[in-house]
Amino acid sequence: KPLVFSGVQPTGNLHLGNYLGALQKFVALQDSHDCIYCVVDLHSITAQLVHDDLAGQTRAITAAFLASGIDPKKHIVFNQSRVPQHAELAWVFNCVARIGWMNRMTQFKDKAGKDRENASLGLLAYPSLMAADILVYRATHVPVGDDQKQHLELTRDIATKFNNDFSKRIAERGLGVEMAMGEETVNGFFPLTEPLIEGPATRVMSLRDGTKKMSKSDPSDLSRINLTDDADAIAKKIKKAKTDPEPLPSDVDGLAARPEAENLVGIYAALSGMSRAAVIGDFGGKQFSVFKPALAELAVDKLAPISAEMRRISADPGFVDGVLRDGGERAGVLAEQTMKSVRAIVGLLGD
Ligand code: AQP
Repeated sequence: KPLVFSGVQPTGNLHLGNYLGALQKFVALQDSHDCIYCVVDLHSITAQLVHDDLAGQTRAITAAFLASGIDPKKHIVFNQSRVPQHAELAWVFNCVARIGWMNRMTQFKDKAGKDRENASLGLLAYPSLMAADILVYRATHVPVGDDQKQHLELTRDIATKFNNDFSKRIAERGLGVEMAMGEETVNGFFPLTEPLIEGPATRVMSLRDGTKKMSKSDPSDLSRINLTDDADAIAKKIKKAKTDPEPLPSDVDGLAARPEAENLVGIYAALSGMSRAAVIGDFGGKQFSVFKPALAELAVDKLAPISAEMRRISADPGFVDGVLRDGGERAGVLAEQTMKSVRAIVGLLGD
């Protein structure tokens, strides 16, 4: 089976973008793949070092994973810092990757803002740790939202450079696997991981501005639907969502220059499992005063059971900690296998 890895930062309330771009896909991949899902706590200290309750946030994201339907017995759920091999491989990757590659990352530019010299070194190296998260399991597929596409391209660049720089040693030790790279077949240690970014809601936009991504850090709570919002809050936020004055178009191409309408139709499609075209088939030509209540009802139907289950699971932190401990032990065994080979390839002396 192909191996899936993905992570979510414990930096605040999960929102509908995180759910549709990531969690819903995590759940869907469980039958066809072996999956490793990680709460990436080391990533969360890159932008802000001191958190009020990082441990509590880590448990809350774990509860969201489980409440969404991830099975921690069949798959692996853990928090990143429990498996020190992530940080160890990230160091090697810091020496593989070039500063120029990191400086070009749009997420770094956005998060560092104007005062780049004052951003943490960890924020600059964020994609290197992300590459290590994925490649320490030699994962082949990574389900993510569209905003992470550039980081996954960089993960492939790091894997390619490592494979090339150490090609002789990889071959001498018989540690390479045959991989197709364009027309060529190469022998490399790390796979060239494929992003899984598909479906109608790969980039859920803010409810207040259809050109900005829905985000945990947006100061306006009205811009996002949190997984913990109750039915009234969800209905209110959808009712207040920005739209243009026109009714919905009668075919899907008519959404092209209408970002807010396109976003709401995409959300409906992703929540219902329908295509955008099918949603337009049902609501084309109708006013938002008809569409918005239907969307609110659908969102409440889908999200209310998840948020109730999150509350139930969160009431037992001992259980959540047990899941993370068990997942960490299993992940650690896999990560150590990779690191043994990496240490040998690089020439780091160990046992
Ligand atoms: N708006 C979004 N639409 C679709 N997918 C999204 N993701 C995030 N926002 C959207 C996906 O959620 C996963 C986990 O993200 P993360 O924990 O790395 O957090 P993030 O991307 O930093 O989330 P935010 O809300 O965007 O936080 P801030 O405000 O800090 O920038 C990833 O797969 C991501 O693609």
